Amino acid sequence: MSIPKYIDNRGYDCWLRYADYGRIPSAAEYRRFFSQIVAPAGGPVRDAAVEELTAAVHDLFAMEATVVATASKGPRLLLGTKENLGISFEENRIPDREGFTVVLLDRDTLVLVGGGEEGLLHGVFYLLRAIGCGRSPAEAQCTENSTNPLRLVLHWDNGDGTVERGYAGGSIFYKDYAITKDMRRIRDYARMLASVGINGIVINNTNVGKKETRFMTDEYLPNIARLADMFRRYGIRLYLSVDFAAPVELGELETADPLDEGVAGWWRNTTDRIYRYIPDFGGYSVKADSENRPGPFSYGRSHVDGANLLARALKPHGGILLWRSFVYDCKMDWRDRTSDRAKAAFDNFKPLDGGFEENVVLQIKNGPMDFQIREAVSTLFGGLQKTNELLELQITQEYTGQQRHVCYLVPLWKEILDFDTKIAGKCGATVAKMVDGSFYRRRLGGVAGISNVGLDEFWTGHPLAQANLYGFGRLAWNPSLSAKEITEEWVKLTLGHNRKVLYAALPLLLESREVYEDYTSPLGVGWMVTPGNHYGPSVDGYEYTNWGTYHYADSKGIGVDRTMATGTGYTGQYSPKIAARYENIETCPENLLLFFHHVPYTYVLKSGETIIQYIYNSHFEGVEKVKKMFRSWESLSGLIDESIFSRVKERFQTQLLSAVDWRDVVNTYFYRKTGIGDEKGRIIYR
Ligand code: GCV
Repeated sequence: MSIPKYIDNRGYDCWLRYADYGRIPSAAEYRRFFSQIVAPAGGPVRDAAVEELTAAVHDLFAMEATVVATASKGPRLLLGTKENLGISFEENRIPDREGFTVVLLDRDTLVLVGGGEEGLLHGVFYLLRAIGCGRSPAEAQCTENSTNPLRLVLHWDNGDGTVERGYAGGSIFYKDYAITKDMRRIRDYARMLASVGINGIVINNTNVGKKETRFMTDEYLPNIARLADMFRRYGIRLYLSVDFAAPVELGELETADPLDEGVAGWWRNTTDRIYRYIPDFGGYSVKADSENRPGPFSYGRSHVDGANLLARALKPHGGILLWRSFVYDCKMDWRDRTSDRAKAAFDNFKPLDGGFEENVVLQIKNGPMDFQIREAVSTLFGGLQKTNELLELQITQEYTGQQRHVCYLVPLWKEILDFDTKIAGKCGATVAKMVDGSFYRRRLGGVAGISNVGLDEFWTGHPLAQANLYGFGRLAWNPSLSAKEITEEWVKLTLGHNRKVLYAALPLLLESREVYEDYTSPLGVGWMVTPGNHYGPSVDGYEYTNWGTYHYADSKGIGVDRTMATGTGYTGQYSPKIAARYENIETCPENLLLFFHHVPYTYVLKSGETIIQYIYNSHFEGVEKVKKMFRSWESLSGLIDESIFSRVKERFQTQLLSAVDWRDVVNTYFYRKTGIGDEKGRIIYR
C-alpha cells in the first residue's frame, strides 16, 4: 500500500514520488529482489523502514511486497541490522548505528544492513534514491556513514502559527498556541527529513515567546511528546528552544542567575520532567544575550556559566545543549568606524574556549554577519580548539530572495564547508573537519539549518527551494559530495530524467546564487535590503541604524575596512595565512573585496573594470541572466509536472520584477553618489 499523503499532488511529494522512479529502465532490475523481503522483527524505526520500502515497491512496480522473517528459495532482499542479520562484513564495510551497507551477495541476494535501526532506515532511503537516480543494484553497493554526529533542522515557528523568516505559509506545528494533532503532515515531513539523513529537529523559534516558554510545562509536554514520538520513528530526536530566563518568565523564581543554586535546581527539575515525557529528548537550543534576549550577561555572568548550567541539567539524560554564538551588540553607533559587528562572536567566545561542558555545542552562523548572499567565513570555526562546533546555515531564504527568487544555496554552503582555516599552519583544516569534530578529535558537532518549510502545498513556496532542503540534508550527511552531484540527484528525483530537463535545470540551479548576487549587493558588502522584512533594495536602509550593518558608501568609495593596518582589525581573527590573504587588497578574493576593504570607485579589478563599472555591469547583466533563466524554465513546458511548472513560472515573474527594481535602485544610487556614468551608456535613472 502507498503511504496516504496529507496533500496529494506531485509538488508535495518532493523527491519522494516513487511512482515516477518506476519509469526509469534500471528500476526494473530491483523488482525481483523485492518479491521477497526478508526482514527480522524489530522496533518502530525498523517498522518505518519496512513500511517505506513496501509502500515504495507498491508505487514503483504496482506490486505488493511480501515481508517474511526467514527466507525461502529465490531472489530476495535481506533487510536488517548488524545484530539481527548475522552476516559478517570486512572491517571497512561495517556501518555505524546510523549508517548502512548495501551488497549484492550473489545473483539472487541483495543485502541492506543498517548499523542500527536508524541506519536501516537511512539505507532504505538510500536504496530508493539509487533507484530514482538510475543506478543498478551492482552500482548501488556501498557503505555509508555520516561524518557529522548532529544533522539538525531548526524551526523558527511560533506558537501562534507564524514563522519568523518563513516564506512558505504558516507553521506545520502550531496554530493559536495549540500543537497540531494532525500527524499525517508531521509524518510526511519526518519521512522527508529522514530520507536525507536528518537526525534532530528544534521545533520552536529561537526567539522564545512568553507563551512558548510553557512548552516545558505539563500543559504542553503531552502534545509535544506526540510530535517526538512521530519523529523518533524516523530516527529524529526532538529539541526545544528555551528562554534563558524561563524560571523568571514562568513566574517560578525571581532570578535566572546561572550561579544561583535555586536556579540550577529549577533547570534540573524542569529537564527531568521533559525526559519523563520524552525519554530521548535531544536537548535545548539557546539564544542568549542576543538581539534583546536575556542571558548570563544580565547577571554579570559569562556564557560558560550560562551554558554549563543548562548542560549539567541535560547531561544525566544524554541531552545536548545547542548554544548560539550569535551574540553581538545590536545597539551600535554607526558613527563609530572602529566598532565592527563581524568581530563580536569571536571576541565573545574565543576567550571561553575550553570552559564548556562536553555536551555543549557552540552553534556558529556560517558568516560573522548574518546569512548574506556573500560574506567571509566566521573566524570562530578556526578559532576554537576545545569547544564542539555546529555550523548554522539558513535554508530559509531570508536575505536571499525569500523563496520568491530562485537562489540555490548548496554552492554557497559547499564554499563554507570546504574553506580551509589553515589553523596551526596546517592545510586541510576545513570547516567541514572542524564541525564534524575530526580535526581536533572532538566527539560532538555537525551542521544545523533553519528550515524553509511551511503549510504551503509545495512545502517551500518556491518549488525549487525544495532543492535547498534536499541539498542541506545531503551535505550534512556527507559534506564531501559536490554541488553538482547533489543537484543532479535532486533534479532526477523531483523533475525526472528527461535530458532536456536536466540540461536546463542543472545550470539554472547551480548559477542562481551568483545571479542573485549580481543584481543585489556587490562584492561581499551585503545588506542594502529593506530593513525589517529584508526583501527588496534599500541601499541606505541599514546605513544609519544601530545594527552594525554598514557599507560606508560616500562620493569616493565603498566598503568596510576590516584590516589590521587601518581598519577594525577583524582580519586578525583568522589564522596568520588567511589573515595575510585578506589583509592585502591584492590577494583578497575580489568577490569579498568590499567586505574587507574600503575601496575607491575607480579601483581597477582584475577584469579591467573599475568598481563603479563592475556595479553597473553586474546589475545590468544580473537582470539579463534572470530573463535567460526564465526562458530556460519556460522551455520545459509539458516536460515536467504542470503544477510545479506553473508555480515556478509565477515565481520567475516576481523575481524578474524584483531584479529590475534592485538593478535600478542600486545603479541610480551609485550614479548619484559618484556622478560617474555607465561607460556602455545603458539607462540609469537620475
Ligand atoms: C530568529 C537574524 C534574523 C532574525 C533571527 C536572528 C537569529 O537577525 O533577522 O529574525 O531571529 O537572525 O538568528 O536569531
